[in-house]
Amino acid sequence: MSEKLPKDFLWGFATGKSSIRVKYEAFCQERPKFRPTASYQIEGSANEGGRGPSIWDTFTRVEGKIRDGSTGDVATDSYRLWKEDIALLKSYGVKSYRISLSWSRIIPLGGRHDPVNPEGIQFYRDFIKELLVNDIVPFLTLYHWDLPQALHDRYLGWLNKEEIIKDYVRYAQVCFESFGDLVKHWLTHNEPWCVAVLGYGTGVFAPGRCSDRARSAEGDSSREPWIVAHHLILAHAYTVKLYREQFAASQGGEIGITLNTNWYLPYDDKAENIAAAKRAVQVYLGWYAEPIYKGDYPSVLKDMIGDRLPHFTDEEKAVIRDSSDFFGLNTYTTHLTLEGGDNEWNGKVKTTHTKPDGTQLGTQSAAPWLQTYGPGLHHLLNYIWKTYKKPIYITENGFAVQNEDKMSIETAIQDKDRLEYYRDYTQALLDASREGVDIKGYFGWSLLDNFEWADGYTIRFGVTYVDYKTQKRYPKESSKFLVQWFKEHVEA
Ligand code: GBH
Repeated sequence: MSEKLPKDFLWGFATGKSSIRVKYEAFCQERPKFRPTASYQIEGSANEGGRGPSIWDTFTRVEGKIRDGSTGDVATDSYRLWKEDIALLKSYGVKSYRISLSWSRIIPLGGRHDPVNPEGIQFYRDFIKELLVNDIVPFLTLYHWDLPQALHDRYLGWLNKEEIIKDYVRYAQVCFESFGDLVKHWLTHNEPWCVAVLGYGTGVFAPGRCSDRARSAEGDSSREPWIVAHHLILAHAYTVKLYREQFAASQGGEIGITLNTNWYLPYDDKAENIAAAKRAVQVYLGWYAEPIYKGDYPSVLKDMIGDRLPHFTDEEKAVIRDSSDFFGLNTYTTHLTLEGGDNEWNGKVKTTHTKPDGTQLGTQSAAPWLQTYGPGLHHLLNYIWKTYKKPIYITENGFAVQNEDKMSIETAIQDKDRLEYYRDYTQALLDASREGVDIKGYFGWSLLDNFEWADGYTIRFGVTYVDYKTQKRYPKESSKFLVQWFKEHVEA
C-alpha cells in the first residue's frame, strides 16, 4: 500500500447550500402568522432569483424552534458572495467543493407539473462553471433537507409515497439535464436519518412533526419516521435508476447517497454493552445502508419495529439493491454505548462520552453530541469497507469549538481544538487507507461558519470564520492545517 493518498484523491470542503433565501414578500402574504420580527425586516428582503419557500423558511419562523431565533434569510450571503467563496476555495487550493442545490430555487413549487425557474438554473450553472474554471471539482447534493414548502402544503411531502417519489425524480432529472454535462459526482440525499428522525420523530428540525402535542399539532413519532425513511430510500433509488439508464453513459458521472453515522464503542466489557454497540450501528446506519447496498432492511430492525416498518416489494428491492456507486459518509464522533433505553432510531441503546472512570472520551465541542475521538473514524472506515465493499467518500467531518460564537475574531481563528480534531481524523483516514480501505475523498465540514439549523448561529463549524455583521471571511488555523496536510499526503 502506498504511504500517501492516491493522486486523484478529492479533498475540499462542504457547505449546506449557496444560500437559504426566500421569495419573501409572497411568502409573507401567504402566511401572515409567520410575519417576521423587526430585526428581520432590517436585514432586508430576500425576494431574489425566483426561489420558492422551503420547509426551513417556514420552520425558522415558528417561535422557539431556533435557539437564537434566527433564520437563514441572509446566512453567509453566498447567493451574492459566491464568487468570493470560490476565490477562497481557490486560495486554499482545494480539489473539490461539495455543495447542495436548493430544490425550490430550481422548481419553486417543487412538483413535476410545476414550472422550472430559469434564473435558478442559470445561477447554479454560473456557479459550477466558475468552480471548473478554477479547477475545483463540483460535488453536488440534490437534497440537504429543504423540501419545497408547496409540496408539504399540497400532500405532506415525504409522507406521501405516490407523489413525492415522482416529484423528486423529476427534480433530479431537471438537474441532470441542466448541469450533468458539467458535474460528474452526484449525491441524492444528505443524511436521510436526520430527515426522518429529526423532522418527523423528535421534531427538532423542519417540518417539526412529532407526537408531543406541546411541540407540534400534528405527527406520530412512532410511525412517521419509518414511513418517511422508506420514501427517502425509494426516491433515492428511482433517481439513481434514472441516472444510470439515461445519463450515466453520456455524461460519465457517478451517483450515490450520503449517510450519517457515529462509531459506537462498548461502554465497558459487559457482554450486553458489547452487543448494544454492535446493534447501534446495525440499526442507525443499517436502516439505510442495508436496503441501499444489499436490498432490504436489516432483520434486527424488522424485529424491533414489527409491522410499523414498511415493506419493500420485490420490484422495489431490485431497484434499491446496489443503488449507490460509492459509500458517502458523514461522520463526526464516537459514542460509548450501553444496553437500554427506548430510542428505536438508534437501536435502543444509551450513549455517553463519559468513561466508566469518570474521564471524557475526547475534547468536548460546542455541540453536546460531539467529542473528538480519531480512532473511531479508523474503526468506522474499516467496518464500512468490510460490510459494504464500496469505495468511500467522507462527505462531511468536522468540529465546533466551544464558545467560538462569543470570542473575538482574533481569538476564534486560533481554533486549536478544531485543528487537533482534524489532525486526529486525518491520521485515522491515512491509517485506514494504508490498510487498504478504498477512500476516494474527504470533505471537511465546513468551508464557512454558517446557519447551524436548530442552533442558529450559536454553533460554528467553519474552517473560515464569518463575521456576520460584515460578511467578511477570516481563515482559521485549522484551514491552514488541512491545506498543508493534503499537500503533504496526496501523491503529486
Ligand atoms: C451534519 O449532520 C449536517 O449534514 C450539516 O448540515 C450540519 O451543519 C453538520 O452536521 C453539523 O451539525 O440526537 O444527540 O445525536 C451531522 C449529524 C446527526 C449530528 C444527528 C446531530 C443529532 C443530535 N447529526 N445529531 S443527537
